[in-house]
Amino acid sequence: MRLPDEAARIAEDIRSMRIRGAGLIARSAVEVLQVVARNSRARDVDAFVGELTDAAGLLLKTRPTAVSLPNGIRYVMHKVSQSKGHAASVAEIQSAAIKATEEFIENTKTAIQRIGEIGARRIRDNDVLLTHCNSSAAIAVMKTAWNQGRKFEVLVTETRPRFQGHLTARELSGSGIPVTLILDDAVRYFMQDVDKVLIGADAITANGALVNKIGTSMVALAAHEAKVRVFVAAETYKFSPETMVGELVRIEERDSSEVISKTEVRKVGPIRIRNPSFDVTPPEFIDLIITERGIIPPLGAILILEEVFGVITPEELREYQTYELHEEE
Ligand code: RUB
Repeated sequence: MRLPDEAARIAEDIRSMRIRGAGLIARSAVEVLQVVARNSRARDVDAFVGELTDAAGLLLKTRPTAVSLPNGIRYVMHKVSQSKGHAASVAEIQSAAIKATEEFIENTKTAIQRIGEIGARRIRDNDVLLTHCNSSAAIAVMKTAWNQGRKFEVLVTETRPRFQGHLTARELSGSGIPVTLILDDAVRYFMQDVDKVLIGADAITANGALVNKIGTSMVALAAHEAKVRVFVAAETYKFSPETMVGELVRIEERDSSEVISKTEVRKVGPIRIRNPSFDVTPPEFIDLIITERGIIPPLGAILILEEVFGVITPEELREYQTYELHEEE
């Protein structure tokens, strides 16, 4: 299937990381479905659903770890399959699909705002915070607290190999928040000065583990050792329903050239290079998760999943998915 040009461009931007960060990835993927729905020339309801399902399949291959992406797609496709039963025309199902995409996009924006408000209450005057990578949810918490008049400073890791920390540093300092940029390797060195670690999430599993940018688990380990609290800011559409039935979140491994250039490798000699983009932080190293529904301890993740997705058996989950989520490339 050929995507409309605008949809293909957004899908490529997600794959190549011009669009990145779990929340934005989900919103943009759902935007692709919206463009496909708006541009559809399908002659009947089945053909329309087929077009959306094909687009969903392409999107699922773009970034494997951000669970928000399949959850966003699932939200839309679930609504579409609900209305398929009673849609008399393509126009009807088309408008149901577009409405579902608009709802999801709106919900994600409201969620970030709520997380900002809820999380800001946990930041105190004179706090020294530490953040890793570039999370819009974590940034919303910090900006809200700052705009409410709280005074604090933030240590920001560079986040090799793609330096998303530079984006965070720019955004926070642009709001007037004092920022110190540090090497990823310097986290343990500085941890004794830190009051709270505040990070985002690519996925939260049923047992409350966090999947986030590579290095997050080392930050959390250093925090645990120094008895520094670790707060995670995560919208509920980052919670992974698959993990309720024992599936693992797939960790994306990106090109080795992000770690070392081909020219440098030639100088070094015959070596293997590995570049996992995310890692898993166990729930024992996390104090709380700030969601738009309130603050939960990591072990409360299963309750959020049950509330949002219901208690589901593997069979129901497969049916609910409508297509294979973990398709191999
Ligand atoms: C981004 C990253 C972010 C989470 C949360 O990784 O790990 O911490 O996605 O971000 P990448 P947000 O740059 O590889 O996409 O809170 O904005 O959803």
